[in-house]
Amino acid sequence: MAAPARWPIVGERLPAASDQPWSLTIAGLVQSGRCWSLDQLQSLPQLSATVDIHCVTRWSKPCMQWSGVLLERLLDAVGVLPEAKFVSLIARSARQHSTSVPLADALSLGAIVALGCQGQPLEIAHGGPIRLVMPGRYFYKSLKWLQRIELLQHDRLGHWEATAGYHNGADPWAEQRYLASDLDRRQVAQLLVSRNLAGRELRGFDAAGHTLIGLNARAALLRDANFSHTDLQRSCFDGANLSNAHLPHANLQGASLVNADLEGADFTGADLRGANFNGAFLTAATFVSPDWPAPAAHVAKIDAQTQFDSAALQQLMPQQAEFLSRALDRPLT
Ligand SMILES: Nc1nc2c(c(=O)[nH]1)N[C@H]1C(S)=C(S)[C@@H](COP(=O)(O)O)O[C@H]1N2
Ligand SMILES: [Mo]
Repeated sequence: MAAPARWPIVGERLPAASDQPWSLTIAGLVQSGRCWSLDQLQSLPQLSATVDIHCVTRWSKPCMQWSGVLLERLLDAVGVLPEAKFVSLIARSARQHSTSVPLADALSLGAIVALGCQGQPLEIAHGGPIRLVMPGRYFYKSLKWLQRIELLQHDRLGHWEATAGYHNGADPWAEQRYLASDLDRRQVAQLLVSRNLAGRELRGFDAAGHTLIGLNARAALLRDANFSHTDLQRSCFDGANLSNAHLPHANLQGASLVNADLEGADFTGADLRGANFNGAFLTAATFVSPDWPAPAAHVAKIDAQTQFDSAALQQLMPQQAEFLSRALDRPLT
């Protein structure tokens, strides 16, 4: 798996500045709920653990060094009731972002209430000062700006799990990434004939190998969709979400992907001549196969009319950035 150039910042914006001190409350099915101030958390015995992080959109950062308090220690302090089966994690953020994990997993995988990373206090951009780190699960289970933990008998789906089809299991070794949307074959066929996907929620949509010249997919939600070998000349994906979409060997000549979310999208071997990627979000997107620059590598076709803005290029992983800067014949700074 690929490592990004830097540690990308993914998801919602940072919480607004506030005078409220940071704290962590544990409530729900416990003998006695409790709130710890940041200072109190810092004065508990700190563990340090090496955890590989895996984002659902295929980037990984191996061997991150985390420090903090084992969640199990805090749960022992509040006395979890036997009916409790799930841990709901809630952030101090504008949308009160949330996720959840089975209690048994949180204990067996060693969930950490992290306060530090790589020997430093955890920075706010990455969920500091208090973040949950869930080893062995996709990174969307590692909640940033952790403020509240509720012990529940029945699971409560988190934000991404409920709204974006992220798999609630999130086990990277089982590739539990997204659930497909529940269209039947006839609905898929009708959409393919209409060539109009604008604004539709079509997670995991499978259009591999089809001819869809001039497709209108403006603002469509196409996470994990399959456009492998699809003819998409002059299509419009402006503002669409193509995170983790598969577009190897797609023909995107003259297509517009302005302001599209392309996190983790695969354009290996695609024809991107004359395509417009201005304003696109490109963290972990790929344009060449990992064997590049070997002669047999699959590479995207780029020409002088292909447009990328420099800010977007900085989000790429080093090998991908190197390829694009050469193909576009300009430096990446
Ligand atoms: N509060 C909060 N936590 C969150 C998210 C979010 O949007 N809000 N996004 C999740 C996702 S999808 C990922 S990949 C990681 C990203 O963490 P990073 O920005 O430190 O790389 O945070 C996870 N935790
Ligand atoms: Mo993610």
